[in-house]
Amino acid sequence: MQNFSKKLNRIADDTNNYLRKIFLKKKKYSNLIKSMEYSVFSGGKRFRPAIIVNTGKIFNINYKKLIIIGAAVECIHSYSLIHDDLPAMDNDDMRRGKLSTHKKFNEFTAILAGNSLLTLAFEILSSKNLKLSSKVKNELITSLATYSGFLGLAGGQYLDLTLENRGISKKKIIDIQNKKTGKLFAFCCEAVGIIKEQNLKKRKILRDIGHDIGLLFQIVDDLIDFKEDSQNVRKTSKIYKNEGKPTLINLLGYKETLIFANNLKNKINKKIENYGIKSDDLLQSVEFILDRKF
Ligand code: GRG
Repeated sequence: MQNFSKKLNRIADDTNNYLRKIFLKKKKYSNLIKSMEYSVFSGGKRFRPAIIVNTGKIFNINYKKLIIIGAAVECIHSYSLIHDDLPAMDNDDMRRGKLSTHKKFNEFTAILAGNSLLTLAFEILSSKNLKLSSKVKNELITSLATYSGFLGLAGGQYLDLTLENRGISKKKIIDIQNKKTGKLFAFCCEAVGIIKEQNLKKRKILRDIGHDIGLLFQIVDDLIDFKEDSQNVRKTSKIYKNEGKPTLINLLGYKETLIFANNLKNKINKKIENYGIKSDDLLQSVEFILDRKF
């Protein structure tokens, strides 16, 4: 795992360096960049770019191309976190141990920084630095746009906020989490199939793996939150942060959710193993999700 952590760090550094170059070039044009930079460089793990790189490895795809696509995905991810923290949504003052963007700046700046990061993602994918055919770029853009919008991230967030505090089924919870978190991971794996110009059937296999990785990531995130919250509740008698939220833990309890996560991991691994020896780093990424503490 130590060796694998080094690999993850390298991917994170390369993603950060690519994004830094973009921000450096654009800095002189707008002060809004400061709030975008604040959010993008506040210590994210860059786990989505790692999934792109490790899926790309199976098919021998050029590393730089994968890093550029990962940088675009991180812009979408940062946008979603900025907006999620706003008072109209989750109303969080802190993110990654620092003030959330609207607390550091103000609400209108945070909204506009989020919007600009969303559009920057598509600037990155359409840029001439990404050496892919127009057809492939077009498909990458269509796919990322679809998965970010009402059928994906935004749609999942809408359901999450709308259905808070209502008794909902396991199927519905999984649907919300697939949209809110799974779709961006689905893109990370499917992007590789798009670059390889695979047929729809093969692309779907990668997309489904990504979806399940995203679902696992979200469930583990909820498990981590639950553990942290339980400690805080014991110390401060505050209410649970995720009380009333549509999560599997709230429906099934901690132990059952852990079993569900382990079964899901085994299902994902079986699918990935079909790709042979080159899928080793992707398999380790899945292990990393369950082992992670933050
Ligand atoms: C479209 C506004 C909008 C929101 C979409 C993504 C999202 C829905 C909300 C963000 C809050 C949240 C808990 C999302 C679930 C995905 C998730 C586990 C985010 C945290 O991702 P990490 O751990 O974050 O990769 P870092 O800080 O490492 O980048």
